[in-house]
Amino acid sequence: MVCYPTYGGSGVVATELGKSLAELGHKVHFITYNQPTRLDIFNENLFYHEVSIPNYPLFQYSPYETALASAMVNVVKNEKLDLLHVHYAIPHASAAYLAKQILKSQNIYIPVVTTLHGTDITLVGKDPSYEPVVTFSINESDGVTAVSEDLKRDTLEHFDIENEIKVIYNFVDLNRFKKQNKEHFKKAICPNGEKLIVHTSNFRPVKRLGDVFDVFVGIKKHIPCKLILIGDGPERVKLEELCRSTGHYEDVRFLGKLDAIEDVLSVSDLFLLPSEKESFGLAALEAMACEVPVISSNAGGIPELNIDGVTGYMSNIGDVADMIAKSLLVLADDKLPIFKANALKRAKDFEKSKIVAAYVDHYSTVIQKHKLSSTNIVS
Ligand code: GMT
Repeated sequence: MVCYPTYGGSGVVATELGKSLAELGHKVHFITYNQPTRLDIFNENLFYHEVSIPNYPLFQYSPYETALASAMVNVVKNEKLDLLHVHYAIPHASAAYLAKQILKSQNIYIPVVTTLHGTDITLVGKDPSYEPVVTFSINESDGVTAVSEDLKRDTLEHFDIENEIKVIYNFVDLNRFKKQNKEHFKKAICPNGEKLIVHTSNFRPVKRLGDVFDVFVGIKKHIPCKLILIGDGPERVKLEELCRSTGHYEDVRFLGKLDAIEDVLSVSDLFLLPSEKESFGLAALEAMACEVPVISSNAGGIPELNIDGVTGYMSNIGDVADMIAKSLLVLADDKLPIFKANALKRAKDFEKSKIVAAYVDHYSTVIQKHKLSSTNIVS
């Protein structure tokens, strides 16, 4: 597994997938520049290899891709890996291509699966500074997956892709993400029975944190409520400032990079996801598994998860007034239990074991196909 170790959906998916594969008896090696955030358990089948990036005064930017490709070559050789699975195309897919070519020159053949997660296609990947390399490395991968139909469509529309793209949705561990009794926590945050609204993200502009705030303020005009914000990122300081300057700071809690997100979700009433772009919305899925309905934008792959009028509602991107009106519908005392039950029911469609099995299936197909083609190369 090659992934970003930081908070963010692609790293979470890679780590949870690796942990599940390890439980199934596969040996899983993580190759990245830091211990992945959710790689927090001991399992005899899990290994972590840190990419070391030596610095040199000549470099303005250290060549991470070169260090990563070298690490992949070394780990594949030393650990006799069967497959490289890289999450987030930039720069992991092209580094994997380089590693694969180096290994090929030594008569070692390794297939590469690339999983497209979202902004590697929808935002960053489309930039002309990256596009040719992204297109090439997707086409050179032995298997390509995307986390939603929408992301697949977007990829085919904006890149010249000859490879087949298989959609494998994000998944949730229902043993971890489930509603637990944390009423003491709810009482501490909402002492007067206020409704609890939550948002978790990496606080990047694409998440439209301003809309999260405006929707919260709009709801608060009608129903007493509190807002919890989990995560951290470039927009946090601006948002804190906004909460202070508008006099709402007392009703908003910034919890930072909290690990036990499920504790907060267990006592939350509504999850807000007004993103500009969102290939799937793993954070919303984790909320739904804890019985939290979702008010979201209709961006990207969100409609493949959030069912309008059933598990919550969707509005056009930036339509704050509509989001407020729909939040009030969900939070109505006679409707909330129905939305909560629906959210959980929908989350079960994305249960971990089903989706992990789809990845295992995909690996088998790729390995099989690759064996056939490398036998041809050798003969
Ligand atoms: O932007 C993020 O939320 C992080 C980003 C990532 O790649 O680390 O998340 C993307 O991948 C997740 C896992 O596949 C998806 O659930 C998110 O929807 C997607 N984010 C965006 O498309 C903005």
